[in-house]
Amino acid sequence: MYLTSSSHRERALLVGSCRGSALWDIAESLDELCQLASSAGIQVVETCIQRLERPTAPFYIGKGKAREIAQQCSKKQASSIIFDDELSPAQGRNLEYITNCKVLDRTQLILDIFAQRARTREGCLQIELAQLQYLLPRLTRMWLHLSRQTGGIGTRGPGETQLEADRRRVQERIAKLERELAAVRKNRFIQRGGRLKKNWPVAALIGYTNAGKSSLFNRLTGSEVITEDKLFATLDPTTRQVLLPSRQKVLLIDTVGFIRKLPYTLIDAFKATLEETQLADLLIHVVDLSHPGYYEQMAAVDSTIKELGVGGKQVVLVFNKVDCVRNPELIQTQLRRYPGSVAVSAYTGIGIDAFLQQLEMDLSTWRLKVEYQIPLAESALLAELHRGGCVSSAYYKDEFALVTAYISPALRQRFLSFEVTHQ
Ligand SMILES: Nc1nc2c(ncn2[C@@H]2O[C@H](COP(=O)(O)OP(=O)(O)OP(=O)(O)O)[C@@H](O)[C@H]2O)c(=O)[nH]1
Ligand SMILES: [Mg+2]
Repeated sequence: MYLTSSSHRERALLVGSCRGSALWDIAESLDELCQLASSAGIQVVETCIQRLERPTAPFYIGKGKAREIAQQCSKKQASSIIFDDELSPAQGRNLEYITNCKVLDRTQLILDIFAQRARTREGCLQIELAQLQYLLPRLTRMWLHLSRQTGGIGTRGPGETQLEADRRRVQERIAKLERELAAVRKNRFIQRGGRLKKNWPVAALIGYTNAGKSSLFNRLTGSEVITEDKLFATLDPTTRQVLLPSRQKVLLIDTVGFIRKLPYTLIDAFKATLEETQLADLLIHVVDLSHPGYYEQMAAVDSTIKELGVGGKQVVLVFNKVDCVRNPELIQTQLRRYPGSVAVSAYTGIGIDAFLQQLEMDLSTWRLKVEYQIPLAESALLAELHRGGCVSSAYYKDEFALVTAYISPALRQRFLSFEVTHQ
């Protein structure tokens, strides 16, 4: 599917390795690597799988296999080789030497996609930071040939090696990026503070990349966020309001997708963007049920959620792309297996109403529908209720306003004495 024949795109050969009882199917992992390469604009000319007892130190794969791959590359005119597993700096260098091609691993490919997609200032800073953090430990051996004593000349300290100077420059850049990021985030925090004062519940769409989060977001909010059959189409979070059938408002956030073997540097760098997820009252986990590896994808999302420290949050499970699921029994089995889950198609709109109802039910523990009787003289209080609560009806009788509103626990405390209790 991904083996297209455009001549000007960078051509690459992909290598996966199979070691003993792999936890998840190597062919599927390689297929995902193909999608990653294609999302990065690379043309995949060949894929190969190497059976390994254990990775061999100098080349990761055997030396014979490395030579074989080099021949394949020259035959297919590939200029890059992409490994599904992380290579040590020395292995990368040795492989480049023997194959005469650029050698990358999955982490570098993901970092490259993110670098291509980053649009906001925060996104660009985060990516550069992640790239440098990936590079820093690699400086140790990568530039060993430069590491000779140079003496105390110029900016370098006495007795400092070239390697130490390079490492120091990278560390300085990292520190500068971290300072800039902190400033950008402070600004965002102030903006977000204003939004959250509104007291609306916040729900974050999370899930594996390409699961259909942005498509669902667009369907629910009437937005036109980019949706693409590419991995990591979304990088920056977007927030919009959604009005539920009961007129309860929710703030919905579309976020960056997760992936198996997500580079640690990226999780770390994107923790702040995903702060939005940390602030959410509820997570909406979108699963592409038409994907053969949906179960492993769900597991990868669950473990990333834990790593991000939001494991304890309430989650609504949404099985998406049901229009493409060939076996209807699978949908029923999943719905029975995960009580409270819903099956939808962001594409056709099937199941969206049921999903909204489920969302409302899950949020009802967070915001309650309450009736109030407020003296008209208390106009400031009435205004506050309109601002902070979601007023579904209001009418006036004698000296009072009779108001029905969906209200957060904090606001409820303030208005406790005005609640109407039905005996
Ligand atoms: N058939 C079908 N395709 C869908 C559905 N929902 C999304 N898609 C397609 O799946 C692809 C990915 O959708 P996105 O909404 O971009 O997915 P995402 O989860 O936001 O992906 P990232 O931002 O890359 O993490 C697009 O080509 C969509 O058109 C669905 O319900 N049915
Ligand atoms: Mg998206």
